[in-house]
Amino acid sequence: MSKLILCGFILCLLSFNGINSTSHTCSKNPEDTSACSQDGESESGCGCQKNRETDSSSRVDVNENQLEPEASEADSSSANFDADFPRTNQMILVEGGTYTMGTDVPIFVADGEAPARRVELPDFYMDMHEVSNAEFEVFVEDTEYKTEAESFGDSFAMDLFLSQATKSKISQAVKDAPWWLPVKGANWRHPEGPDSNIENRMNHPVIHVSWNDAKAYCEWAGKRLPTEAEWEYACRAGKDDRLFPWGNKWNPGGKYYGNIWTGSFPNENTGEDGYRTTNPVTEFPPNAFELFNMVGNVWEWTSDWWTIRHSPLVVHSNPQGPKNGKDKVKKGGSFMCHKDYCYRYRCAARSQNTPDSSAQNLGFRCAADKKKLPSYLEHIEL
Ligand SMILES: [Ca+2]
Ligand SMILES: [Ca+2]
Repeated sequence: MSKLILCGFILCLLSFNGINSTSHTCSKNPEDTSACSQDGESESGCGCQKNRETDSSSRVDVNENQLEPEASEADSSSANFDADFPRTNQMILVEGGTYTMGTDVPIFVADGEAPARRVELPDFYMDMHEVSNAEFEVFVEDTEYKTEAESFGDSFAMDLFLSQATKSKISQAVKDAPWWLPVKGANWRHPEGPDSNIENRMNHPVIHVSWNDAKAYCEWAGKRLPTEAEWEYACRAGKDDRLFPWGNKWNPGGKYYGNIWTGSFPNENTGEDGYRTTNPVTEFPPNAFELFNMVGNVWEWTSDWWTIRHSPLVVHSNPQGPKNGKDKVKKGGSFMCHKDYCYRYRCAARSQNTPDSSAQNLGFRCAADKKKLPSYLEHIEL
C-alpha cells in the first residue's frame, strides 16, 4: 500500500542547506548551441536529444521557409504565482522489491534498453508529479537561484511553438533535428523565448532546467533525484513486461493516459490527446503507484550517469549507475515524442544529455530515501 505524503507547511519558510553546494562545473561558451550526438539510427533521428555543447559541424542554417509559425502570446510580463495551485511536493511511498529492468526486446538497441536484468530496491519515496512551475518558483524566490539556461542566455525550443519575432533572431538549428532551435532568452519563465511566459502554466512542469538545476532544487527540498532503477520501477508500477505503466496499448479504448505528439512530426500536432505542448502535472490518470505522467509530458532527469552496458547475470541491488560519465540519464519521453521519431515514451526507454543541457521538453521529479523524508512532509494515510 502506498502512503500519500502531503506538504503541511509552506516550503518558502524553510531553510535548506545544499543550494550553495550545487556544482556548476560547466565552463562552456554560452554562445555554443546544440550537438546532435544521436546514435545514427534513422528512426531515432535525433528527435529527443540536444546537448548544450557542440561544434560548428553540428549546426545548420535555419531555412525560414520550412518553419511553421505559431505565434505565442506577446506578453513578456513575469509569471505570477498562483496561490490556489495545490503544492506539488506530494510524495508516494514506493514499496521496494525485485523487478525486471530494461527489456530483451529493445526498440533502440544503441540506447542500452537491453538486456532485461533483475534489480532489487528498498522502499523509497517518489514525487507524485513532475515538479511544477509553481513549485520551482517557490525555490527560486527562496534562494534567488539562477538556472543554467538563464546563465548561458539560451535554451532549446521547438520551432513550431515560437513566434515569428523570436524565430527571426535565430540563424542556426540542430543538424538532423532542425526543429530544435537555440532560443536566446528561453528559460523556465519564458519557455518559448522572451515574448512568452508561464502565467497560465504554473501547474505545468517546469522546463528548461538542467540536471544541475534539478539537483539543486531537490537538495533545497530535502530530497534527491531518483536513480534510473527507482524511476523505472516507479514507472512500471508492478508491470514488468509491459511497454507503458498501464499496459501495452497507448490509448486503450480510445482513452489517453499520457501526452505525446499526435499527428505528423514535426510539422503537425493535432493535440488529439488534449495537449500540443505540456499538460498540468496532475492531468491524465496516475499509474498503479499513484504517480502521474511517468511517461509523456516531459522527460525526467535521473541521478545516474549514462551507460549502455548492463549485466543480466547478477541481481543488481539498488544500482546507482556508473561512478562518473559525460551524460546523465533521462526517462519517460515527452509531449514531443512521436512513435516514428522518438518512440521513447516507454518505461524501458532511456536517453541522455549533458548535465548542463536544457530544453522545452525536459523536466524532473524528486525522490527520497524512506528514512530521509523531509521533516516538513506529514503522513496522511489514503
Ligand atoms: Ca499531445
Ligand atoms: Ca514525464
